[in-house]
Amino acid sequence: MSLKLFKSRPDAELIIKDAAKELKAPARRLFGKRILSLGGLAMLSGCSITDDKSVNAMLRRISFFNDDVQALLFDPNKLAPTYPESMITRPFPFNAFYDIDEVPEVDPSTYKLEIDGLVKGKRVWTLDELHAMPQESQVTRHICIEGWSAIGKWGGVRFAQVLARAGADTSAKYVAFHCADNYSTSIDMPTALHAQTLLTLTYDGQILPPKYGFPMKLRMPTKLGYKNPKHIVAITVTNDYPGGYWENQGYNWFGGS
Ligand SMILES: Nc1nc2c(c(=O)[nH]1)N[C@H]1C(S)=C(S)[C@@H](COP(=O)(O)O)O[C@H]1N2
Ligand SMILES: [Mo]
Repeated sequence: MSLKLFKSRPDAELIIKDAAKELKAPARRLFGKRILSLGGLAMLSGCSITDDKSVNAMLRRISFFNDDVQALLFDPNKLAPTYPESMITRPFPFNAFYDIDEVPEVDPSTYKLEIDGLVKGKRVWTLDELHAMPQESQVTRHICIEGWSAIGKWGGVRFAQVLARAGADTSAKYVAFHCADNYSTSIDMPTALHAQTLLTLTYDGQILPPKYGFPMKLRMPTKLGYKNPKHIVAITVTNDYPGGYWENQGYNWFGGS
């Protein structure tokens, strides 16, 4: 099968290279190198690879498959590495889908956080309320898919506690985030409940500055940078796949680091 396919597609090597890029390390570990042939990929994805449309469909299928494998391999009790404060990267890099002079200015006096969807009491939250909850801090590494990483110190409330207080249905699949700059992302519930997932209000001991996401950034050392939303204004607990700004443009949805 694979030989026939190979002959019928002179671009086979390129397709396999693309698929290998799509197929993240855990999936490769799980299945070994065997599947990295056209026949193997066709079998794995259940797609035929006869034209460009079907190749794209296959690559998309593999990306969803990666999400499933990463979710399967995610250990909710395994902690990401933490670092001494002496290792904090200074200055910590800024990144967004726009330049630093376009960072949104959120007014703390009128700011309200909405938590809705599959929660018992749909309502808005004030910043004071979140500051009054038990605070924790962590020094962890933020890894951006664009090829840089940096160690920073964030402080805030365990997101699991926020969800508990909101009466969230923690058997729901997704938690979605909408941001003041119209950015959006969404995460799986096991990651939302992870002990190191913090709804952060401070950076390096100071109120989170605008560039790092005032008034709050969801910080997850178990996920890549683009999964960590800044300037959150609304949180939705849902079973409907929410996608996200970069995810809708082809970034892997699970986005584990
Ligand atoms: N609201 C919002 N959140 C966002 C982004 C964004 O553009 N808008 N960019 C993401 C990406 S790709 C990265 S790497 C980090 C950068 O966070 P930092 O500016 O604190 O380093 O924010 C993430 N969260
Ligand atoms: Mo990023």
